[in-house]
Amino acid sequence: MDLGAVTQRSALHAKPSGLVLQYGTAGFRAHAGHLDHIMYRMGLLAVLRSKQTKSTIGVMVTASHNPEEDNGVKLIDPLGEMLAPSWEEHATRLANAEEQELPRELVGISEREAVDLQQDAFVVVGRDTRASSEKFSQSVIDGVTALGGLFHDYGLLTTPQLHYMVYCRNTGGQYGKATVEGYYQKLSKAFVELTKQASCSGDEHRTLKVDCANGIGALKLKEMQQYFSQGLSVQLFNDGTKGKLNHLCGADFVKSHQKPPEGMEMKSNERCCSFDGDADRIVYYYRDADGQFHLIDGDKIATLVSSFLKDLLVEIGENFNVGVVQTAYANGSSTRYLQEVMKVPVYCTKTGVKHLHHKAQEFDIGVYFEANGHGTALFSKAVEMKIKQLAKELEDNKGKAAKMLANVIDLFNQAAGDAISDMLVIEAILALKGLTAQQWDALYRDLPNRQLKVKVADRRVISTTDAERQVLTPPGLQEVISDLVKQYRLSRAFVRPSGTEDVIRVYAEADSQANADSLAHEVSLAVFQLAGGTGERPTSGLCG
Ligand code: G16
Repeated sequence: MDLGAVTQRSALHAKPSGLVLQYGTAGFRAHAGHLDHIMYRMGLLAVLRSKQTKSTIGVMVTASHNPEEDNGVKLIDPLGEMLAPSWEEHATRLANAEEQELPRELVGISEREAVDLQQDAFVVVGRDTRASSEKFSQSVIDGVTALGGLFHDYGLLTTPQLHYMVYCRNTGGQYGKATVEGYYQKLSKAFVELTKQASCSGDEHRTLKVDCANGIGALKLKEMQQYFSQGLSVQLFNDGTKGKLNHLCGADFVKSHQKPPEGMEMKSNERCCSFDGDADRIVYYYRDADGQFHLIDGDKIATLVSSFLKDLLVEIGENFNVGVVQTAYANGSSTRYLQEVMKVPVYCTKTGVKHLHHKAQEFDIGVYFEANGHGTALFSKAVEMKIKQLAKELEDNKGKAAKMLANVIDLFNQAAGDAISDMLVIEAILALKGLTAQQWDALYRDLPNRQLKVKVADRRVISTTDAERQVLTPPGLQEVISDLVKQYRLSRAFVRPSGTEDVIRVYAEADSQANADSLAHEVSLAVFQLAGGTGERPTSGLCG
């Protein structure tokens, strides 16, 4: 390890003294002005991780749903998964080491992780469309080369596309071809094959309006649409040509404000969806004949997907173990529907797809979605092989079902939640089942809910347990929340520190929207009082 070169190059990416940042829910996220040294150091860390795992590692420069002035970075592990938790700790330590401590920190990580420094390292880099992202990806590359690593810069990519590239490269191309073209072809082929089998799909089923959050999803969907246009036509809004990234649009805005994005024309009963800024989340929605807005979030996506998979499994007579993974944000009605009507086991993990992904891997088929629309379905290798073999052997309806399953396996991005892949899966299922968005929405009725954000001096004062459903500290807060919850029917509330923004998140649900709003507001006030709120006291009616 040429520590001289590392230190010399680091001076060009100097850490602002005293600045402390943490590897959060999805990597580092902060105002772009604070991140150059983090980028360089994540390039360094990616080299060590690559040497240790003897695999290609990914580095994605994005702040996903955050506002345009923020940015962020995360590392992608060999099978396209989020970075292992022990390495998140290394990332935080490396990010916070003052300049003179950097060499010692690097040596420490190499020793603790028994990194063979003679091993080659290869890192792939991708970035979103933020103004700061191009320069930052160059800083990552500076870090990679300072430690002697080789790299490939994919340039502009959606986050899930980079996860896909890493997975392809580390499976010797078995999962797919590690190019953007390879991604388009693999997914589109599976989609077109699937939708060919849809018998009754009128025009209204085959046109979809997509709000791209003024982000990278627009560029990639524009490139990709020619590959799947046989099965679906998409109309893009908020494509980045006019508006600001994630501003009054995108999946996060639509989900948390429970209203349509700006910049999209919606006629009644038209099926619409929104991506977030790096296209790893998707939510659907429509307006009914009375003009009322209806949101179809990640919970309903999980329900649609798991019911589709279960029906096909029954058809082919296979009794694979199917599980659904959610977080505390899952609407109570969705959990009840999955458990009581669909008889599917449901598990709850902490927020962050890394937690859901790992839980989902425990099943033959694991479907995981956060309510915010981030998720996918995972199929064990054994199940995939069995289904693909049955697709060749079985005939008639059984054969048809096995072929559908085989195509669904190829259509899901099994490395990460992916808005484009999920969109195609959903569109295929709706077409195959002949369902409208309204019929899908009618599977169950969501309990009214509200999400808010509260600013506090230090969000680390709130710690949680029980998959974030209970507060441990500060003392007394959980008791207040529990007392408030008792005052409403069908109610539930919890609070947790965000891992991507400097806020505390508050979630409440109850029997009516007014009650959910009121409960969320009262819980916000309790957080403000007991957890060191700053700025203005929360006022009712504020959306998070
Ligand atoms: C990221 C994570 C998601 C998480 C979201 C919000 O999404 O990948 O799993 O739900 O942040 O996290 P938090 O509530 O901790 O801020 P994205 O789309 O921003 O990458």
